[in-house]
Amino acid sequence: MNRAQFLKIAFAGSAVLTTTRSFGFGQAEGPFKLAPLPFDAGALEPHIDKATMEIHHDKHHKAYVDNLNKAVAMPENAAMAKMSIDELVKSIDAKTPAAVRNNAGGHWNHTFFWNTIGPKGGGMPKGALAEAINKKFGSFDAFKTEWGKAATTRFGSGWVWLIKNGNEVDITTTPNQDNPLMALAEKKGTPLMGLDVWEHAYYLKYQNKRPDYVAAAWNVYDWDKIGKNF
Ligand code: MN3
Repeated sequence: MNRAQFLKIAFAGSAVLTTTRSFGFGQAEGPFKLAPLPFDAGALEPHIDKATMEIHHDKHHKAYVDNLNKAVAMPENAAMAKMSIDELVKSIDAKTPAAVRNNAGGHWNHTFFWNTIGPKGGGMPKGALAEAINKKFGSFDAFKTEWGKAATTRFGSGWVWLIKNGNEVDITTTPNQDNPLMALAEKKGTPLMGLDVWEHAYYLKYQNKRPDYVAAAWNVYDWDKIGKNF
């Protein structure tokens, strides 16, 4: 290790120690913040259980935010600390450090997810979004079938997305915490809705039965919120 590398590591280490000490409740200081869930953790019962929602938001999502703040505290990532989370995610390409790619994606994806599901979920899309879905897939039921296929065949951890390009919608999936806004995405578009198919999103209640979780999620998609994304 040369002196520059040592100083970088020492600097990052001391920054983390200082910020952890100054916040009693353990949210590390940094430009990126964890917002509270926009609904009660138990509000999606019985479709998504309270314990899963608490762990998912308070532990998993928080870890992405904390680790993103640590990553942008590294001097070589300083420019990223000044970006909004949207700008940062859109800038992510194959050269972006993995700690930034994974944690910025994790933060964006979960924030988006919480704001497209809710206790008023279920039912069907309306208006222009419903028309775009029917135009692309033939019917809402046909869309549900395609979505279910994408969600259950995404190997390992990742997300399924409904995206928009112009007025056209499409389904895509991404591995890990990637998303369709990233510069490196194979299929780009503006996300309208997403489903987290990491095991942490469903394992407590559904264990290995991902298709049951994917089916239950139709009760929590909030079509008013998703329609506004269109
Ligand atoms: Mn998750």
